[in-house]
Amino acid sequence: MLKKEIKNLRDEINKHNYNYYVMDNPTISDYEYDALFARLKEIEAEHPELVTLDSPTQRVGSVSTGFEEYKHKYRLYSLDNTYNDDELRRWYERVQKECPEKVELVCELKIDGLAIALTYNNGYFQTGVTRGDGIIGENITQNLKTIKAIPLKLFKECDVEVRGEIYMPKTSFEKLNEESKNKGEKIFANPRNAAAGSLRQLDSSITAKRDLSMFTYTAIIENGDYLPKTHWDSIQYIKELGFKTNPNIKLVDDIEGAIQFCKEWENKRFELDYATDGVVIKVNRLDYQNELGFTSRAPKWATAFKFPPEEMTTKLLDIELGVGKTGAVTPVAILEPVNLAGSIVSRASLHNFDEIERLDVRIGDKVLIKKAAEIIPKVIKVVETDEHNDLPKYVAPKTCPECGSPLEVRDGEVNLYCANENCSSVAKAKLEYWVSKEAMDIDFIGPSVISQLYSLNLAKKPLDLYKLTFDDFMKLDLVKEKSANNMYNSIQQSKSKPLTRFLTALSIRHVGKETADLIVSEFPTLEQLKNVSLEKLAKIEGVGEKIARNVYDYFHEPENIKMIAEFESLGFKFENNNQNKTTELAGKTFVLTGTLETMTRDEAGDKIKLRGGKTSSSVSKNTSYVVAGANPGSKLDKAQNLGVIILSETEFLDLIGENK
Ligand code: 0OW
Repeated sequence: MLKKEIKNLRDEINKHNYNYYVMDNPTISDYEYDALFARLKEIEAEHPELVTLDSPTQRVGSVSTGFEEYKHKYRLYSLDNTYNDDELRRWYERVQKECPEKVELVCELKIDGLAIALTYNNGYFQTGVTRGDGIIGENITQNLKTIKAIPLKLFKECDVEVRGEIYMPKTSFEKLNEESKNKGEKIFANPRNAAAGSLRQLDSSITAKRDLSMFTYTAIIENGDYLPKTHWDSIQYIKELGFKTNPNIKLVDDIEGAIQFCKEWENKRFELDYATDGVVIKVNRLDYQNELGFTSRAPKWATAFKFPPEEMTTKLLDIELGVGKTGAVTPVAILEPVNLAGSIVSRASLHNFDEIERLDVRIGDKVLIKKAAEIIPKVIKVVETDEHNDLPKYVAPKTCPECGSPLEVRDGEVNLYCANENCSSVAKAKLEYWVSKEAMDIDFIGPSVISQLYSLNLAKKPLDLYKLTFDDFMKLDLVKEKSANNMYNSIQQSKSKPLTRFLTALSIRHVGKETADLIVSEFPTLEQLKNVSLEKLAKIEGVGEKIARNVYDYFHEPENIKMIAEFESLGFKFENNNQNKTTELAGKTFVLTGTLETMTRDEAGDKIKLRGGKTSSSVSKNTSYVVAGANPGSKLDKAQNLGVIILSETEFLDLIGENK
C-alpha cells in the first residue's frame, strides 16, 4: 500500500515539474505542490529503502569539495561564426557543394548560456558535465540535479547522451543582482556569468535557488528504439524523451530562409526572457552532417550567425593608460557603468592615441560605445553636446605612467611604447602572461601575487619564478603554508608543460597559442626550434616571413640563448606528442570520408600527421588515398571517378601498422 502511495506521489510531482519547468504550463498551485512534496519527504524519511533515483526529493542537497574532471565520451564541438548575409551564403555554398540534393536547414536561437552534456542510462539521469574544452569537462551532476528542466527519469528507458545550454532567465538574473546588491555581494555582469557562477557552487542547495533552466539541442542515441534521419526529427525525439527544447526553432528550405529567420530575431530577441547572441544554423539531414564532418574545432554542417553588437551612450569619466607586455601604452576609457547587450560595462577600448585624436574625445564627453563581437566594447564616437567644446582637449602622455621613461613611436606601429625595457609595468605584464591560461597555465599565481613578488624583488622575470622557494612565498601577504605549497608546486610542475605552452609564454611578437601550435607541430623539440633555419620556419603554413623572422631572431639573441639554457638547466622537459614523429607517410595526402569505427576522423588525421602525411577535406587528382568509413558520401564517388586509391578502415589500419 505504502509502496503504491509513494510511487503515485513521485509520478504526480514529476508530472507537475515536467508541466511547469519543461512545458511552461503549470498544472498545480504551489500550495498543493508543497503538500505533495512534504508528504513524499515524510514517507521517505520513515522508509529510506523506498527512495528511488528519480524521486524529486533527490534533487537538492549536497556539498562537494570540488568537481572531478570528466572525459567526454563524445567530443563537444564549438561553432564557427558568421557575421553577415554574404558569409552565410558562402558557408551554404560550401555545404551545398558536398551534397547531392538541395540542403534544407534548421534554425535555432543561439542561447547565451553554458553548454553541458548529460548522460542517461536506461532512462535514468547518470552524469552531467560542463563542456570544458570540449574533451575534458567538470562533473557537476549534483548541481544539475537541482535544475527541474532536467528530467531525472526519461519517458523512454534508453541510453542516451544529450547536450544543451544551461541559462538563467533575464528576470531571475535581475532579481539575483538586486538581492546581491542589497547584501553587498558581488553582482554578475550578465545572465551567462550568473548561470556559470550558479552552476559552480560547491553547495548544490545554492544552485537550487538560482532558477536555472536548460534548452536541449543534441541527442546521441546509443540504443534507443529509433534513429532519426534529420536534426528536426532528433529535436522531436528529444522532446518525447522529456527534455525542454527551444520553441523558436524553424525548418527552412535554404540559406535565404535562414537569413530571413536571423533578420526576424535580431530585434525580436529582446522580448525573450533569456539571453541569445545569435542563431545556430544546421544542415537538417544527418547523413549530410556525417558527410560534411568537422574541422579541428567545429562542425562544417553548422554555423553560428552572430547578432550585430548593440550600442549605447554613456559618459567618459576618465582615460586610463595600460602598459602591456610589449611595452605598448594603450588608452582605456573609464565609463559611467551602463548595460550593454546584457552586460554591465564600465571600461571600453580607445585603441590608441591616434584614435583619440581622430574622435577628438575629451574627458567628460558623452560617447557612443559598441560591443564588438561580444568582447571588450569600444568607443565609436563622441555624441555632439554643448559642453564638448568647453572641455579641455586630451593631451597624449609623453612619459610612461609607470616608470616615467619617455614614450617612443616604433616604425610602422600606431602605439606609443615605453622606451625602458626594464619598465616594471612591462616586466609585470610579461610575468602575468607567463602564468596565464593561454601560456604556462600556472594555478595560484595571479596578478596580485606577481605584483608582490615583483615589489619584494623576488621575481623580476619568468626565470626567477623557478628559483623561488617555499619560504619566499611565505613572505607574501596573507599567504599561509597551504597556499605557499600550492604556489611552489604549481610553478615547479609547470616545467613539464608541453613545448607549445613554453613557446607561447616567451611572448615573441605575434607568436600566440595558435602560431606556437603550428610551429611546434613541425618542429616538436626545443633543439629543433633553436637550430631551425629561417626558410624552414617561413614555409610553415600560417607562419610566414615576418613571424619566422621574429622567432628566428629570438632564438639567436645571446641573452635569450642564455636564458633558455638556464630554463633547461632548471629541469624543464617538454612533453609533447610529436616526439615520435616519423616520415613513413611523407608526401602522401589523405581524404577521410564517412564514420570510422575505431577512431574519430580527428584521431585518424593525427595518426596521418604523426607519420608525416597530410589530410585534405576535398578529393583531387593529388589525393593519395581516400579512407572510406561507414556512410561515405560524394567524396567516394569522386575518388572512384578520379581513380584515387580507396582504403577501407581496416586497410588504413594495416597501412599505418595499427591493425590489432
Ligand atoms: N548555444 C546554443 C547552441 C545550439 C552544437 C552541435 C555541434 C556544434 C554546436 O543554443 N542551439 N546548438 C548547438 O549545436 N550548439 C549551441 O551552443 C554551443 C555550445 C558551445 C559552442 C556552441 O555555442
